[in-house]
Amino acid sequence: MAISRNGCEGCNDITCPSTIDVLSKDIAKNVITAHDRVQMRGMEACLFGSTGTCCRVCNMGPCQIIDGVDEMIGVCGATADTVAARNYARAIAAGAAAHTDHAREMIRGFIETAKGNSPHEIKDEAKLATMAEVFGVETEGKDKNEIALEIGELALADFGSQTDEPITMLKRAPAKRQELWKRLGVEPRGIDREIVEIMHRTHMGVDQYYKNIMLQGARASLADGWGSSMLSTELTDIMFGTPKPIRSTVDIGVLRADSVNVTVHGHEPLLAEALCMAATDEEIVALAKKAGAKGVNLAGVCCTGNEILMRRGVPVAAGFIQQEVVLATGAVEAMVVDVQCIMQSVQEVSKSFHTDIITTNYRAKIDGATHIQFDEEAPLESAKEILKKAIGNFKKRGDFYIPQEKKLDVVVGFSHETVNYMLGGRFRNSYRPLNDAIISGRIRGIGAIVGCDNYKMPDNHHEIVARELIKNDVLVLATGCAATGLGRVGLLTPEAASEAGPGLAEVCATVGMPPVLHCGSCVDNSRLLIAATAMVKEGGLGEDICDLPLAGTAPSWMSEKAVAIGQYFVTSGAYVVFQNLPITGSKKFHKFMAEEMEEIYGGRWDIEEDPLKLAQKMIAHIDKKRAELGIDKQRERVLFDMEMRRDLGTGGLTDAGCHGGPPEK
Ligand code: SF4
Ligand code: MSK
Repeated sequence: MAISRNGCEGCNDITCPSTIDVLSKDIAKNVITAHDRVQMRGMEACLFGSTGTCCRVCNMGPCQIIDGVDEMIGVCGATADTVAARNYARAIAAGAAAHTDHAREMIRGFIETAKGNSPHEIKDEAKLATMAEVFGVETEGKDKNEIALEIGELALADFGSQTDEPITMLKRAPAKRQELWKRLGVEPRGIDREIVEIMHRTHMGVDQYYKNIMLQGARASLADGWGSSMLSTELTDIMFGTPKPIRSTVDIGVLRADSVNVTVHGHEPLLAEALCMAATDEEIVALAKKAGAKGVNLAGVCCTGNEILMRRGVPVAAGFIQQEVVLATGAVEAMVVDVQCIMQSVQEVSKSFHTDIITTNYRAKIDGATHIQFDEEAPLESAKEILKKAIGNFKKRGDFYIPQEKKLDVVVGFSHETVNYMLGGRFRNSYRPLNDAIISGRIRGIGAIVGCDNYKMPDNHHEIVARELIKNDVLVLATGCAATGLGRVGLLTPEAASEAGPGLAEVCATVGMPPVLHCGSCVDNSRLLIAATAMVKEGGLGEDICDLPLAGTAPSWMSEKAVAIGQYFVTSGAYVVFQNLPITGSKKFHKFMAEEMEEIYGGRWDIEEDPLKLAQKMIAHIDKKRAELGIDKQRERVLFDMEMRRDLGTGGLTDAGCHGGPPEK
């Protein structure tokens, strides 16, 4: 079926120049993208599904519930609050499960590396020492591989733990936050157990009180954020290197006309790292040359892209929303995928070209795609087999179009350690300068922009939010496809600081950093938890994450992982605003999430469809926190002595302000 795209009609709401450019070319005329399907379906999303009140957990339904209408409760009597809370908790479970399975694979790879059974090595020994301390591993007289093996085995045990002890990484949170979680009874035990318990409690006829359901939702979200996601980030850093600032490029123009283009799409960096190593292997380079190419050009898509962008500077061709468009260039020999965020449609798009879609994980196959199982015990061999298949396609490439001028420079790689070093300097390695910049008002606060792209919204919402935040001196930390999207509009360069407010611009110019810091993939949102904790521990900005002038958003969220991430930030004390959430069909549950959660956790959810207003709500929250801390009057260049900092430390916050206690049971 051909889609009419004169001047890219049908591209309503697409602002990305490279996407419009590729889709308007003749070569893309048979390509149907998710955007086209939104138009073709010709129907709005189901109201019950969108607002959270469609229940299909038993075979007496499905039941569509209308809050306040007696005849429209569930056949079993379930109310809108129960149904919406159950659905929401199940989304948390699914998102947390995705991060958890990802993390498990990374830890297994870490253990094999420690045993010497992989081509990788233990690279970051400083982080290894930090993790040894967290897990209580004795390091004296042991080599790095012995230490890594002990850490890996203890980390893996946290997934299946059957005791009631909290997971190990929880102790990295601020002390006050840990006390709150203990008091509320939401400390996660085994990571897998919390996900299983959500599925049990949301089964027909079990937990039927929305507040109680969300206690388990909160607990499972913490198992994700402070458990699996954080373990994955930290052990991956130890194995592949903790990211440091590095220059690279993003957007479809990173494809090369003269090379075998292989896009790497998904999430787990084990495969991507092996492909990076194999792409420069003599045998592979020789084969590529024999086929008439200059070599193999690897380019990232989605979060696999972010992983190798951050650590190796490998360019990213596309975020989630461009995965079909990158194939529509006709210049991709193979798209290699593992798990999560891979649209089934890529296989259909590939049929118009010489491109192979290669699935590599037994969990994630696509009807019609080629499957080459990635062998963790022989990663290089697997990677070479995949690349040989791609090279074999190079000669079959027909007409293609690469928008060469469509690639943007970026500076990425802002891990927590980098921020610590970059802002603190070689001799002061600390968050003190960041905290001082916030206290003085040069930096108003921190705004996290995370998550996906979504065809439901115009594709410039991340940009609108980010520009408004930096203009108002809010330093932006970005992850996932949001970060890639902000790179596509030029916000990941130090030069972008010219668009920032005067205070933030001055800090960026002093340090030489962009006003939007790319902090990694979606699993790396755990870096933001660590950064927030470091700010609390540094002093002067309160005693807990909920005291910080900080707000988060995933404007164009798509994946259930974003729900889990949002919830672990709220449970950790943050204000989180999304453009929509499937909770609005239930009055009490909606009120609970958007208002009452703040009394419990000091953090809450909010919904705002308009991206500009969304950014302004984040700024208003930051200002509220500044006022509570007593730093709302800008104090340029005031030097704080210890006494003044101590005064600011409590900031007049009462315990109840941030830690109001558990919901009634
Ligand atoms: Fe309907 Fe209740 Fe079954 Fe849900 S659990 S489908 S509301 S009968
Ligand atoms: S890939 S979860 S679309 S960020 Fe992590 Fe992007 Fe969202 Fe997938």
